Amino acid sequence: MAKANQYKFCFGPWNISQGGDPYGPTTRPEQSFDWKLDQLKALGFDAMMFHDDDAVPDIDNKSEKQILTEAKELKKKLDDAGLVAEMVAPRLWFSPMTIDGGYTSNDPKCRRYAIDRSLRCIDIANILDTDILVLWLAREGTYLRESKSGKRSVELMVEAFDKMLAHDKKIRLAIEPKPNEPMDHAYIPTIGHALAVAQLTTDARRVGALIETAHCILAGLDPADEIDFAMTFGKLWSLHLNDQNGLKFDQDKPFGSTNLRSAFNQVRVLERNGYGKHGEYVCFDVHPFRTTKSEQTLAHLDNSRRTFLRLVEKARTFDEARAKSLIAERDYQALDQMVIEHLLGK
Ligand code: XLS
Ligand code: MG
Repeated sequence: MAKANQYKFCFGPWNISQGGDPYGPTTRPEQSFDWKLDQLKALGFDAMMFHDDDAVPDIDNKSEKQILTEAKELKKKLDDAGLVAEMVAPRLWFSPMTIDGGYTSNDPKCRRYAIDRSLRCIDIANILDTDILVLWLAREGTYLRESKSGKRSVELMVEAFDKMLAHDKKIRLAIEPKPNEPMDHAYIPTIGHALAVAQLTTDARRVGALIETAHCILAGLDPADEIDFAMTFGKLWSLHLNDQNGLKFDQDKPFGSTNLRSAFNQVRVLERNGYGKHGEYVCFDVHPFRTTKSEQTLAHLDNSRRTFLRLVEKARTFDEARAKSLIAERDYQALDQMVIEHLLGK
């Protein structure tokens, strides 16, 4: 198996989830944050991802001073455990203030809330010593297209991003596109949209992207091509690997669970483009199946990393010279079978 130390791995506390879905209650007991941190370390992962309220629970009811104090306590806990924070992301989809969206809400008070909370989140990122603010723009879209103007919404997002860039000269915004869910349609559905919006900001160099496999599939796109696209611009600053069986609810399956060949192609482009060389992490945004028993509550994380590392090995042992000559001969039939047999093993 390829050596783990060539890639750095992480996940978030929400990736050890309890199995609740819109049709039924949880199926596993809740575990404390400290327990999750211990498990992350025991599994040999390198970093943890944080929503702002993973870092500072109940953040909306705390003063700025209290938020900073608690973020410092968390930093100490991470230091003691020898772990780091990969990113911080404002959770802008729970509050009654974001029912109609955050930055694109039709209510100016709600837009103000979303921006203020994002600035607090940057303060937390500073204390946790990460320069990456992930923006999954969950509710920046509509259930009903007539309820908002698309052009105005893009302008409002740019205004919000500019305030974040001005708040801290080091922070980098990694936009995580997703085409739908919870909204009918989101305003930044793909990497192309994210990078285009970046160009409208006051410091486009600090606005990049995070790609999640499942989100690309939900947009009907190939995750490996999305990765290649972002990396051509030098803008892939984080990555959420998982899997998704076609156009349905966001499944966050273990990496490679649905489409091993697609997973291989994702790993192959990461290898080809040198992902990780500037300190980027491989994160698994995966969830246990609802049927998973408590004893196996970490298996999806360990398995995703195992599959990733096996595919790194497959990418490194792929007969590139033979592939090149088949491409030159335009024998894609043989190339197809070569990939299949390589994945099946001898
Ligand atoms: C949800 C997103 C979320 C982000 C972090 O679909 O993937 O988990 O990665 O806010
Ligand atoms: Mg994600």
